[in-house]
Amino acid sequence: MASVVARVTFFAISMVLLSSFASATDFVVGDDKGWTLDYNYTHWAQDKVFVVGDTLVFKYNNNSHNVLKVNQTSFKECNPSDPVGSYQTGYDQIPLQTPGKKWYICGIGKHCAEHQMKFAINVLDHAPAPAPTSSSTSLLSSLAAVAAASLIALAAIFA
Ligand SMILES: *[C@@H]1O[C@H](CO)[C@@H](O)[C@H](O)[C@H]1NC(C)=O
Ligand SMILES: *[C@@H]1O[C@H](CO)[C@@H](O)[C@H](O)[C@H]1NC(C)=O
Ligand SMILES: *[C@@H]1O[C@H](CO)[C@@H](O)[C@H](O)[C@H]1NC(C)=O
Ligand SMILES: [Cu+2]
Repeated sequence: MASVVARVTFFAISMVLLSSFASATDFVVGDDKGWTLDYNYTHWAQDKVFVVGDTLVFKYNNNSHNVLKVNQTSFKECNPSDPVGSYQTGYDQIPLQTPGKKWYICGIGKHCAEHQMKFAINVLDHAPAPAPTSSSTSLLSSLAAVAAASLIALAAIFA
């Protein structure tokens, strides 16, 4: 009995510790709108935190649009020639593998220059550390909750 409880406790503590690490995020570009004309992607991106390991997902009709990864100069000029990366499946999942600035545009017609199909992001190496006191406090309180639950389980079993 006791060893079962110990195992349950160990499992619960492991889950709490694991969940305290942020997991990778899939960002659907433009959310419900997807990758399309006249949506402000600069606005969409500006409050988001991108971290290495996250993925950008572009959803669009591939008859109308594509996705080009370009450098800063080509981004400013909306220049689709010779991009760093090119995607056209209509459901492109682009993993963010390195930190730093990344620039994306649509290479069709004037979608970049006149229809806002462009945005830049900065990819961080690691998720920003939450305020140390609050995170360690919440971890401690989670562990305390696990310990309390285990004691209750023990009490129930031996009652
Ligand atoms: C798009 O959003 C950005 C950031 O909020 C803003 O600075 C910019 O003026 C907007 N562009 C348009 C065309 O509304
Ligand atoms: C940006 O990309 C364009 C097109 O490939 C290239 O001509 C240009 O030299 C690049 N600029 C920089 C600063 O890398
Ligand atoms: C464009 O989308 C269609 C429908 O989803 C798909 O069958 C086709 O393979 C795509 N084209 C390319 C070049 O990926
Ligand atoms: Cu387009």
